[in-house]
Amino acid sequence: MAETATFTNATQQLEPFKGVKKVTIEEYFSSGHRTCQGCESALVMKLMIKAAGPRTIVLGSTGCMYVANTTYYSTPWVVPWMHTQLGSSGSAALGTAAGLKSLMKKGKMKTEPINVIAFCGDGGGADMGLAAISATLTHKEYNSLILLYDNESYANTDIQLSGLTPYGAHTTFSPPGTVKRLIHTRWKKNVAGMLAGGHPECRYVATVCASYAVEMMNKVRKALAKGGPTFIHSLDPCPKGWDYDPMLSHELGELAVETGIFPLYEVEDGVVRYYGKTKAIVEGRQRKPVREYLLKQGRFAHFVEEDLAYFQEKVDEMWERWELPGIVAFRKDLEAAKK
Ligand SMILES: Cc1ncc(C[n+]2csc(CCOP(=O)(O)OP(=O)(O)O)c2C)c(N)n1
Ligand code: SF4
Ligand SMILES: [Mg+2]
Repeated sequence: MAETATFTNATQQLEPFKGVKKVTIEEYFSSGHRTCQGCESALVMKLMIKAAGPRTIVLGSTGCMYVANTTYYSTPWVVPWMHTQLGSSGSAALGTAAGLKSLMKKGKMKTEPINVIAFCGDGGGADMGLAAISATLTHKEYNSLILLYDNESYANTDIQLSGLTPYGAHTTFSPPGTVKRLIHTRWKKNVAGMLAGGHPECRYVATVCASYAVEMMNKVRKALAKGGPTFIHSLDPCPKGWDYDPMLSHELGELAVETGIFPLYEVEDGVVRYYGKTKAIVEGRQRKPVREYLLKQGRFAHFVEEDLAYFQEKVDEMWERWELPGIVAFRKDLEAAKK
């Protein structure tokens, strides 16, 4: 349980919301932002800070959630917030947490629990800032949450492809051509699995999608109450970059989970727990075909049957052959080990 007096191991006591009716009504990310209509990342910011509450400092690396949220003289943030450089969410989280701890220890600040959340995009977090996030996750003495909002491109600078852009997607760096249909042929990084697997002292890593809002907020609360550095990966449909009608954001988030493309899980103190429809899939429920998700988005409009089949095959492999379905890609080869 949280040791709020000494801060050795927790930030705030944040009990889970027991259902949507129990969610608090106060907003700390309100009007004043200029994100696109249907922007799921803006919803993630709103839910994230609603879950964390007012005694929170938010740090944001460059990207849509910085630029569109902090136009001169207008900001939706009601809590203290600071911009940080594109690859610096890890450093900003660690530095702020260490600074607070030091000021409280020296008696220069009242000793009280304060949440530190640093968010980053997929470009800033999974590509440019991965090393700093990794370093932060090894510093178990400092409490922070790093939330990666994944709209699957460098969206703010006009949809360039990142290490989290899905296979084959049309971005400004990978336009389909007549000679070569698919320009981007790399499979997406498994960022949450990688960070959970590689940081044995990080006590909490989770994946979320705002289509499942209460679950998402409760994972934020759990991460903040856990103590030490924690990490959450959120998949965020982006109408502009994914090229679909903004009213489909919620449905696309659900489809990403129902097709098995984006599994919802947490790794808490080394124990894996699957959530919601992902849990049902692990227990035998059929996954929806990936084409139901892909063909609703203009960024895959150039796909032919062969591309859809390849995508499906890769997702099937994740569920049928990975050591931990959807999380850890290793396979045991016991026969080879005996040789
Ligand atoms: C070091 C550095 N390189 C490039 C940029 C230009 N830049 C600003 S936002 C951005 C895109 C960031 O992508 P992501 O982190 O995925 O966030 P998103 O825009 O998608 O929300 C880029 C490349 C920058 N600000 N700093
Ligand atoms: S480009 Fe995408 S992430 Fe950026 S504000 Fe628009 S919908 Fe949101
Ligand atoms: Mg992005």
